[in-house]
Amino acid sequence: MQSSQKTGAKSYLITKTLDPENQETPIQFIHKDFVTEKLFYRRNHFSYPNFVSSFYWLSIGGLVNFSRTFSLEEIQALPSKTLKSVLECAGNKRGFFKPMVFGEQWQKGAISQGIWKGVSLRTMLRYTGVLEAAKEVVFEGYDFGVRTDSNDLTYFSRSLPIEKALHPDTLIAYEYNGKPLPFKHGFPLRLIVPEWYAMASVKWIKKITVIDHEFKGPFQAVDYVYYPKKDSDEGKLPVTTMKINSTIQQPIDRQILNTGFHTIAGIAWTGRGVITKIEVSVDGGMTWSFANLVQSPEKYAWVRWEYKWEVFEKGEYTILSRAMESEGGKQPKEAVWNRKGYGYNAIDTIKVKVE
Ligand SMILES: Nc1nc2c(c(=O)[nH]1)N[C@H]1C(S)=C(S)[C@@H](COP(=O)(O)O)O[C@H]1N2
Ligand SMILES: [Mo]
Repeated sequence: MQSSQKTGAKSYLITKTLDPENQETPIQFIHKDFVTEKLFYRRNHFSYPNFVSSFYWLSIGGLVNFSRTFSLEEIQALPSKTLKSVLECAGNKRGFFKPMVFGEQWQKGAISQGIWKGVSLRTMLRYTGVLEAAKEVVFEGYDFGVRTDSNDLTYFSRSLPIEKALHPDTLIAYEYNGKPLPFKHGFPLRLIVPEWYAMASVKWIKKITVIDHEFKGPFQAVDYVYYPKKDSDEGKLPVTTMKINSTIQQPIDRQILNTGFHTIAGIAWTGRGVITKIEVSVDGGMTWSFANLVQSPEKYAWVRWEYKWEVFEKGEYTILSRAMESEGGKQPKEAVWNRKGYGYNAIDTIKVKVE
Protein backbone atom coordinates (compact mmCIF):
# COMPACT_ATOMS: atom_id res chain seq x y z
CA MET A 1 0.00 0.00 0.00
CA GLN A 2 1.15 3.51 -0.71
CA SER A 3 1.47 5.83 2.26
CA SER A 4 2.91 9.24 2.75
CA GLN A 5 6.10 9.26 4.79
CA LYS A 6 5.36 12.74 6.06
CA THR A 7 1.78 12.34 7.18
CA GLY A 8 1.18 8.59 7.38
CA ALA A 9 -1.81 9.21 5.13
CA LYS A 10 -3.07 6.31 3.06
CA SER A 11 -5.01 6.04 -0.14
CA TYR A 12 -8.39 4.33 -0.30
CA LEU A 13 -10.74 2.94 -2.89
CA ILE A 14 -13.13 5.39 -4.54
CA THR A 15 -16.68 4.37 -3.80
CA LYS A 16 -19.37 4.12 -6.49
CA THR A 17 -21.90 1.81 -4.79
CA LEU A 18 -21.79 -0.25 -1.59
CA ASP A 19 -24.22 -3.14 -2.24
CA PRO A 20 -23.40 -4.53 -4.68
CA GLU A 21 -19.93 -3.24 -3.96
CA ASN A 22 -18.38 -1.20 -6.74
CA GLN A 23 -15.27 0.76 -5.90
CA GLU A 24 -12.39 1.89 -8.02
CA THR A 25 -8.65 1.90 -7.51
CA PRO A 26 -7.07 5.32 -6.86
CA ILE A 27 -4.91 4.69 -9.91
CA GLN A 28 -2.60 7.67 -9.30
CA PHE A 29 -1.14 5.87 -6.25
CA ILE A 30 -0.26 2.58 -7.96
CA HIS A 31 3.48 2.52 -8.55
CA LYS A 32 4.00 -1.23 -8.51
CA ASP A 33 3.22 -4.08 -10.82
CA PHE A 34 0.72 -5.57 -8.46
CA VAL A 35 -2.09 -3.89 -6.63
CA THR A 36 -2.58 -4.91 -3.00
CA GLU A 37 -5.95 -6.23 -1.92
CA LYS A 38 -6.76 -2.94 -0.17
CA LEU A 39 -6.49 -0.95 -3.38
CA PHE A 40 -7.75 -3.53 -5.91
CA TYR A 41 -10.92 -2.29 -7.63
CA ARG A 42 -14.12 -4.17 -6.84
CA ARG A 43 -16.82 -4.78 -9.40
CA ASN A 44 -19.90 -6.77 -8.50
CA HIS A 45 -23.31 -7.18 -10.08
CA PHE A 46 -24.90 -8.72 -7.00
CA SER A 47 -24.37 -8.90 -3.24
CA TYR A 48 -21.52 -11.15 -2.18
CA PRO A 49 -22.48 -14.83 -2.25
CA ASN A 50 -22.83 -17.10 0.78
CA PHE A 51 -21.32 -20.53 0.64
CA VAL A 52 -19.32 -22.74 2.92
CA SER A 53 -15.88 -23.05 1.46
CA SER A 54 -15.02 -26.16 3.47
CA PHE A 55 -17.65 -27.99 1.37
CA TYR A 56 -16.40 -26.51 -1.84
CA TRP A 57 -16.41 -28.72 -4.91
CA LEU A 58 -16.05 -27.58 -8.49
CA SER A 59 -18.06 -29.59 -10.98
CA ILE A 60 -17.28 -29.91 -14.67
CA GLY A 61 -20.03 -31.38 -16.82
CA GLY A 62 -22.01 -31.05 -20.04
CA LEU A 63 -20.40 -32.25 -23.25
CA VAL A 64 -17.49 -34.06 -21.65
CA ASN A 65 -16.54 -37.74 -21.62
CA PHE A 66 -16.60 -37.97 -17.84
CA SER A 67 -18.37 -35.43 -15.62
CA ARG A 68 -16.36 -34.80 -12.48
CA THR A 69 -16.19 -32.80 -9.32
CA PHE A 70 -12.87 -31.56 -8.05
CA SER A 71 -11.99 -30.71 -4.48
CA LEU A 72 -9.78 -27.72 -3.80
CA GLU A 73 -6.99 -30.06 -2.68
CA GLU A 74 -7.18 -31.93 -5.97
CA ILE A 75 -7.05 -28.70 -7.94
CA GLN A 76 -4.10 -27.41 -5.95
CA ALA A 77 -2.25 -30.68 -6.52
CA LEU A 78 -2.43 -30.27 -10.31
CA PRO A 79 0.48 -28.63 -12.17
CA SER A 80 0.17 -24.90 -11.60
CA LYS A 81 0.87 -21.84 -13.63
CA THR A 82 1.57 -18.29 -12.43
CA LEU A 83 1.04 -15.20 -14.53
CA LYS A 84 0.96 -11.45 -14.24
CA SER A 85 -2.20 -10.09 -15.78
CA VAL A 86 -4.22 -6.91 -15.86
CA LEU A 87 -7.89 -7.04 -14.94
CA GLU A 88 -9.71 -4.16 -16.57
CA CYS A 89 -13.44 -3.66 -16.33
CA ALA A 90 -15.01 -3.11 -19.74
CA GLY A 91 -16.62 -0.02 -18.22
CA ASN A 92 -13.29 1.53 -17.13
CA LYS A 93 -13.34 5.26 -18.07
CA ARG A 94 -17.04 5.09 -18.97
CA GLY A 95 -17.48 8.48 -17.33
CA PHE A 96 -15.52 10.09 -20.18
CA PHE A 97 -17.94 9.15 -22.98
CA LYS A 98 -19.58 12.08 -24.72
CA PRO A 99 -22.56 11.97 -24.94
CA MET A 100 -22.64 10.48 -21.46
CA VAL A 101 -24.07 6.99 -21.02
CA PHE A 102 -25.84 5.23 -18.15
CA GLY A 103 -24.05 2.79 -15.86
CA GLU A 104 -21.35 3.15 -13.20
CA GLN A 105 -19.47 6.34 -14.03
CA TRP A 106 -16.03 4.79 -13.71
CA GLN A 107 -13.09 7.12 -14.03
CA LYS A 108 -9.61 5.70 -14.65
CA GLY A 109 -9.47 3.20 -11.80
CA ALA A 110 -11.59 0.21 -12.84
CA ILE A 111 -8.33 -1.58 -13.49
CA SER A 112 -5.78 -3.43 -11.36
CA GLN A 113 -3.06 -5.96 -11.86
CA GLY A 114 -1.46 -8.77 -9.97
CA ILE A 115 0.13 -12.15 -10.03
CA TRP A 116 -2.32 -15.02 -10.39
CA LYS A 117 -1.58 -18.63 -9.67
CA GLY A 118 -3.83 -21.48 -10.65
CA VAL A 119 -4.38 -24.40 -12.97
CA SER A 120 -4.91 -24.08 -16.72
CA LEU A 121 -8.52 -24.91 -17.43
CA ARG A 122 -7.05 -26.94 -20.27
CA THR A 123 -5.30 -29.18 -17.74
CA MET A 124 -8.55 -29.79 -15.87
CA LEU A 125 -10.45 -30.52 -19.05
CA ARG A 126 -7.92 -33.23 -19.80
CA TYR A 127 -9.41 -35.17 -16.88
CA THR A 128 -12.97 -34.89 -18.20
CA GLY A 129 -12.35 -34.92 -21.93
CA VAL A 130 -14.30 -32.64 -24.25
CA LEU A 131 -16.69 -33.97 -26.89
CA GLU A 132 -16.25 -33.10 -30.55
CA ALA A 133 -19.43 -30.97 -30.60
CA ALA A 134 -18.15 -28.62 -27.86
CA LYS A 135 -18.46 -24.98 -28.83
CA GLU A 136 -18.38 -22.99 -25.60
CA VAL A 137 -17.62 -23.43 -21.92
CA VAL A 138 -19.97 -21.81 -19.39
CA PHE A 139 -18.81 -20.63 -15.95
CA GLU A 140 -21.38 -20.04 -13.25
CA GLY A 141 -20.60 -18.03 -10.12
CA TYR A 142 -22.14 -18.45 -6.68
CA ASP A 143 -23.54 -14.91 -6.69
CA PHE A 144 -27.07 -14.19 -7.87
CA GLY A 145 -29.79 -11.61 -7.69
CA VAL A 146 -32.61 -9.94 -9.56
CA ARG A 147 -31.61 -7.89 -12.57
CA THR A 148 -33.46 -4.72 -13.49
CA ASP A 149 -34.69 -6.35 -16.74
CA SER A 150 -36.28 -9.49 -15.24
CA ASN A 151 -38.07 -10.66 -12.09
CA ASP A 152 -36.21 -13.96 -11.91
CA LEU A 153 -33.16 -14.74 -9.87
CA THR A 154 -30.14 -14.80 -12.13
CA TYR A 155 -26.68 -16.15 -11.41
CA PHE A 156 -23.63 -14.36 -12.72
CA SER A 157 -22.52 -16.63 -15.52
CA ARG A 158 -20.65 -16.24 -18.77
CA SER A 159 -19.09 -18.41 -21.42
CA LEU A 160 -15.87 -18.55 -23.39
CA PRO A 161 -15.50 -19.91 -26.91
CA ILE A 162 -13.82 -23.32 -26.74
CA GLU A 163 -10.54 -22.02 -28.25
CA LYS A 164 -10.18 -19.36 -25.53
CA ALA A 165 -11.24 -21.84 -22.84
CA LEU A 166 -8.50 -24.22 -23.99
CA HIS A 167 -5.82 -21.54 -24.20
CA PRO A 168 -3.09 -22.64 -21.77
CA ASP A 169 -3.14 -19.23 -20.05
CA THR A 170 -6.84 -19.33 -19.21
CA LEU A 171 -6.57 -20.12 -15.52
CA ILE A 172 -8.69 -21.43 -12.70
CA ALA A 173 -6.89 -19.24 -10.17
CA TYR A 174 -6.63 -19.81 -6.42
CA GLU A 175 -3.84 -17.43 -5.44
CA TYR A 176 -3.31 -13.72 -5.86
CA ASN A 177 0.07 -12.12 -5.08
CA GLY A 178 1.25 -15.29 -3.34
CA LYS A 179 -1.76 -15.62 -1.03
CA PRO A 180 -5.13 -17.35 -1.33
CA LEU A 181 -7.52 -15.26 -3.42
CA PRO A 182 -9.25 -12.66 -1.25
CA PHE A 183 -12.95 -13.46 -0.79
CA LYS A 184 -14.13 -10.31 -2.60
CA HIS A 185 -12.04 -11.26 -5.61
CA GLY A 186 -13.46 -14.73 -6.01
CA PHE A 187 -12.20 -17.04 -3.25
CA PRO A 188 -11.66 -19.95 -3.50
CA LEU A 189 -11.57 -20.09 -7.32
CA ARG A 190 -11.94 -17.52 -10.06
CA LEU A 191 -11.33 -17.60 -13.73
CA ILE A 192 -8.52 -15.47 -15.12
CA VAL A 193 -8.85 -14.76 -18.82
CA PRO A 194 -5.81 -12.75 -19.91
CA GLU A 195 -6.36 -10.29 -22.79
CA TRP A 196 -10.12 -10.11 -22.28
CA TYR A 197 -11.99 -7.45 -20.37
CA ALA A 198 -12.53 -8.64 -16.81
CA MET A 199 -16.25 -9.53 -17.04
CA ALA A 200 -14.91 -12.81 -18.47
CA SER A 201 -12.95 -13.55 -15.29
CA VAL A 202 -15.86 -15.10 -13.34
CA LYS A 203 -15.43 -15.06 -9.55
CA TRP A 204 -16.57 -17.74 -7.05
CA ILE A 205 -16.86 -20.40 -9.74
CA LYS A 206 -19.52 -22.96 -8.83
CA LYS A 207 -19.67 -25.07 -11.95
CA ILE A 208 -18.33 -25.37 -15.44
CA THR A 209 -20.43 -26.73 -18.30
CA VAL A 210 -19.34 -27.53 -21.83
CA ILE A 211 -22.08 -26.77 -24.40
CA ASP A 212 -22.58 -27.09 -28.18
CA HIS A 213 -24.30 -23.75 -28.80
CA GLU A 214 -23.97 -20.06 -28.07
CA PHE A 215 -24.59 -19.21 -24.44
CA LYS A 216 -27.25 -16.50 -24.15
CA GLY A 217 -27.12 -15.44 -20.50
CA PRO A 218 -27.90 -11.76 -19.86
CA PHE A 219 -24.32 -10.91 -18.86
CA GLN A 220 -23.38 -11.88 -22.36
CA ALA A 221 -26.41 -11.33 -24.61
CA VAL A 222 -27.70 -8.10 -23.01
CA ASP A 223 -24.74 -6.61 -21.13
CA TYR A 224 -21.14 -6.68 -22.34
CA VAL A 225 -22.30 -6.03 -25.87
CA TYR A 226 -21.20 -2.98 -27.88
CA TYR A 227 -24.33 -1.25 -29.18
CA PRO A 228 -23.16 1.43 -31.59
CA LYS A 229 -26.64 2.99 -31.92
CA LYS A 230 -28.56 4.84 -29.25
CA ASP A 231 -32.02 3.66 -30.25
CA SER A 232 -31.58 0.26 -31.87
CA ASP A 233 -29.46 -2.84 -31.43
CA GLU A 234 -28.19 -2.69 -35.00
CA GLY A 235 -24.52 -3.50 -35.42
CA LYS A 236 -24.09 -5.03 -31.97
CA LEU A 237 -20.89 -6.92 -31.15
CA PRO A 238 -19.77 -8.85 -28.07
CA VAL A 239 -17.21 -7.26 -25.76
CA THR A 240 -14.11 -9.48 -25.67
CA THR A 241 -10.44 -8.37 -25.86
CA MET A 242 -9.16 -5.28 -24.09
CA LYS A 243 -8.45 -2.37 -26.36
CA ILE A 244 -5.07 -0.69 -26.35
CA ASN A 245 -5.07 1.99 -23.69
CA SER A 246 -2.95 4.22 -21.48
CA THR A 247 -3.51 6.28 -18.36
CA ILE A 248 -1.57 9.24 -17.02
CA GLN A 249 -1.18 8.72 -13.26
CA GLN A 250 0.72 11.89 -12.49
CA PRO A 251 0.31 14.79 -12.56
CA ILE A 252 -3.40 14.59 -11.89
CA ASP A 253 -5.97 16.40 -13.97
CA ARG A 254 -6.20 20.14 -13.16
CA GLN A 255 -3.14 20.06 -10.91
CA ILE A 256 -1.26 23.34 -10.42
CA LEU A 257 2.50 22.98 -10.79
CA ASN A 258 5.48 25.24 -10.44
CA THR A 259 8.01 25.78 -13.19
CA GLY A 260 10.90 23.34 -13.39
CA PHE A 261 11.15 19.58 -13.69
CA HIS A 262 8.20 17.23 -13.43
CA THR A 263 7.73 13.54 -14.05
CA ILE A 264 4.76 12.59 -16.14
CA ALA A 265 4.08 8.92 -15.36
CA GLY A 266 1.51 6.33 -16.22
CA ILE A 267 0.63 2.85 -17.41
CA ALA A 268 -0.23 1.36 -20.80
CA TRP A 269 -1.78 -2.00 -21.67
CA THR A 270 -3.42 -3.96 -24.46
CA GLY A 271 -5.36 -7.16 -25.05
CA ARG A 272 -3.60 -7.76 -28.34
CA GLY A 273 0.15 -8.17 -28.75
CA VAL A 274 2.41 -6.18 -26.42
CA ILE A 275 2.88 -2.47 -25.88
CA THR A 276 5.85 -1.24 -27.89
CA LYS A 277 5.84 2.54 -27.46
CA ILE A 278 4.22 5.29 -25.50
CA GLU A 279 4.24 8.85 -26.72
CA VAL A 280 3.54 11.91 -24.64
CA SER A 281 2.51 15.35 -25.81
CA VAL A 282 2.66 18.43 -23.58
CA ASP A 283 1.18 20.78 -26.17
CA GLY A 284 -2.25 19.29 -26.77
CA GLY A 285 -1.09 16.91 -29.48
CA MET A 286 0.93 19.20 -31.75
CA THR A 287 4.22 17.48 -30.99
CA TRP A 288 4.95 14.09 -29.45
CA SER A 289 7.97 12.55 -27.67
CA PHE A 290 8.64 9.00 -26.60
CA ALA A 291 8.20 8.16 -22.95
CA ASN A 292 10.68 5.83 -21.22
CA LEU A 293 9.38 2.42 -20.39
CA VAL A 294 10.15 1.66 -16.74
CA GLN A 295 10.26 -2.08 -17.53
CA SER A 296 10.23 -4.23 -20.63
CA PRO A 297 6.73 -4.83 -21.93
CA GLU A 298 5.23 -8.27 -21.30
CA LYS A 299 2.14 -9.93 -22.67
CA TYR A 300 -0.98 -9.54 -20.47
CA ALA A 301 0.64 -7.00 -18.14
CA TRP A 302 0.62 -3.24 -18.07
CA VAL A 303 3.84 -1.41 -18.66
CA ARG A 304 4.78 1.57 -16.54
CA TRP A 305 6.23 4.59 -18.30
CA GLU A 306 7.72 7.99 -17.46
CA TYR A 307 8.50 11.20 -19.21
CA LYS A 308 10.72 13.92 -17.74
CA TRP A 309 9.19 17.28 -18.44
CA GLU A 310 11.07 20.52 -18.11
CA VAL A 311 8.75 23.52 -18.13
CA PHE A 312 9.78 27.13 -17.77
CA GLU A 313 6.90 29.00 -19.25
CA LYS A 314 3.85 29.67 -17.13
CA GLY A 315 0.48 28.83 -18.57
CA GLU A 316 -2.01 26.04 -19.18
CA TYR A 317 -0.84 22.77 -20.71
CA THR A 318 -2.76 19.86 -22.17
CA ILE A 319 -0.85 16.62 -21.63
CA LEU A 320 -1.67 13.52 -23.66
CA SER A 321 -0.47 9.91 -23.68
CA ARG A 322 -0.83 7.51 -26.56
CA ALA A 323 0.25 3.86 -26.67
CA MET A 324 1.20 1.62 -29.60
CA GLU A 325 1.30 -2.17 -29.76
CA SER A 326 3.19 -4.85 -31.65
CA GLU A 327 0.34 -5.69 -34.03
CA GLY A 328 0.23 -2.14 -35.35
CA GLY A 329 -2.63 -0.82 -33.25
CA LYS A 330 -2.52 2.53 -31.49
CA GLN A 331 -4.78 4.48 -29.23
CA PRO A 332 -7.37 6.50 -31.15
CA LYS A 333 -8.05 10.19 -30.68
CA GLU A 334 -11.64 9.39 -29.85
CA ALA A 335 -13.19 6.27 -28.37
CA VAL A 336 -15.96 4.53 -30.28
CA TRP A 337 -19.17 5.60 -28.58
CA ASN A 338 -21.55 2.81 -27.65
CA ARG A 339 -24.79 2.86 -25.70
CA LYS A 340 -23.56 0.92 -22.68
CA GLY A 341 -20.21 2.65 -22.57
CA TYR A 342 -17.66 -0.14 -22.93
CA GLY A 343 -14.08 -0.05 -24.15
CA TYR A 344 -13.24 3.64 -23.69
CA ASN A 345 -9.66 3.95 -24.90
CA ALA A 346 -9.15 7.44 -26.30
CA ILE A 347 -5.70 9.02 -25.96
CA ASP A 348 -5.54 9.98 -22.29
CA THR A 349 -5.77 13.71 -21.61
CA ILE A 350 -5.17 15.90 -18.60
CA LYS A 351 -4.77 19.64 -18.14
CA VAL A 352 -2.35 21.32 -15.77
CA LYS A 353 -1.51 24.90 -14.97
CA VAL A 354 2.05 26.04 -14.45
CA GLU A 355 2.39 29.20 -12.35
N1 LIG B 1 -19.24 -14.10 -10.07
C1 LIG B 1 -18.95 -12.88 -10.56
N2 LIG B 1 -17.84 -12.74 -11.29
C2 LIG B 1 -17.50 -11.54 -11.81
C3 LIG B 1 -18.35 -10.40 -11.62
C4 LIG B 1 -19.53 -10.58 -10.82
O1 LIG B 1 -20.29 -9.63 -10.58
N3 LIG B 1 -19.78 -11.84 -10.31
N4 LIG B 1 -18.01 -9.19 -12.17
C5 LIG B 1 -17.11 -9.26 -13.33
C6 LIG B 1 -16.62 -7.96 -13.73
S1 LIG B 1 -17.66 -7.02 -14.71
C7 LIG B 1 -15.36 -7.52 -13.43
S2 LIG B 1 -14.77 -6.06 -14.04
C8 LIG B 1 -14.47 -8.32 -12.57
C9 LIG B 1 -14.06 -7.53 -11.33
O2 LIG B 1 -13.20 -8.27 -10.55
P1 LIG B 1 -12.77 -7.75 -9.11
O3 LIG B 1 -14.00 -7.36 -8.33
O4 LIG B 1 -11.99 -8.85 -8.52
O5 LIG B 1 -11.91 -6.53 -9.35
O6 LIG B 1 -15.07 -9.53 -12.14
C10 LIG B 1 -15.91 -10.17 -13.07
N5 LIG B 1 -16.36 -11.42 -12.51
MO1 LIG C 1 -16.50 -5.13 -15.41
